[in-house]
Parts: sequence; structure tokens; C-alpha cells
Amino acid sequence: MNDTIFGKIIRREIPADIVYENADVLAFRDLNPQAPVHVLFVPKRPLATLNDAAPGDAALLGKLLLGAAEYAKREGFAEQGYRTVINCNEDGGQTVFHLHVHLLAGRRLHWPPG
Ligand code: D5M
Repeated sequence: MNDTIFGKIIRREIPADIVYENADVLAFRDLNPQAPVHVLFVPKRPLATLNDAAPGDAALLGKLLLGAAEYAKREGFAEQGYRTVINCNEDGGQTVFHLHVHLLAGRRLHWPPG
């Protein structure tokens, strides 16, 4: 896949407000937050979209969600609630083609999303 802005963040070539990291996952605050808490969980090994995930990526996909839940518990908003979202391709609203999970929290979220 082509490199993206998230690849540059992972390699520390450009700054980001990094809030969580483990061996496989990096998380940083979204530049354009849609909620008081808006953090992006990205795999260090890039996949462009969810469509590019293969069965061998199952553990990596799980680690993204587990990272989000661990962060929510650590930061103390897990019980109040939060939302995780993966946008895929044009109609899904994806703009950065390095797979990422949005974590949104800190306000009552509407359903369905727009
Ligand atoms: O989400 C892509 C998200 O990435 C969007 O909410 C803006 C955010 N973004 C773009 N560039 C940056 C940088 N440099 N730091 C932090 N956040 C960024 P999508 O699901 O692809 O629409």
C-alpha cells in the first residue's frame, strides 16, 4: 500500500498527540475531533482498508479493539460508554487509507450516525 500520514506518525516523522501504544498498535488524538475524546487506533503494520484484512490479520484487528477498550478503562470512561468506528472506502467516509479505529467518547452519541 502507499504510505499515508499515519505511517509518518508511526515512524515519528511528524508530530501527533500519542496517547497509547503497544507492540502492534499506536493511538493518537484525531486532529478534527468529533467528540471530547476522539482517538484513532492504528496498526503499526498497515492495511489500507478493512477490505484488505485477511484471516491472518484476525489477531491484529482484535488488538485494535482491545487497545481501544484498554484505553477507555484506563482513562475512566469505559463504564459511561463510548463508540468504536471503522470507516471503509468512499461511502463509509474513509479519508486516510491506513486502517484505523475511531474511539469517540465524552458526550452522548447519536444513533444512527449521519
Ligand atoms: O478518518 C481519518 C481521520 O484522521 C479524520 O478524522 C482526521 C484524522 N487525521 C488526519 N490527519 C491527521 C493527523 N495528522 N493527526 C491526527 N489525525 C489526523 P477517516 O475514517 O479516514 O475519515
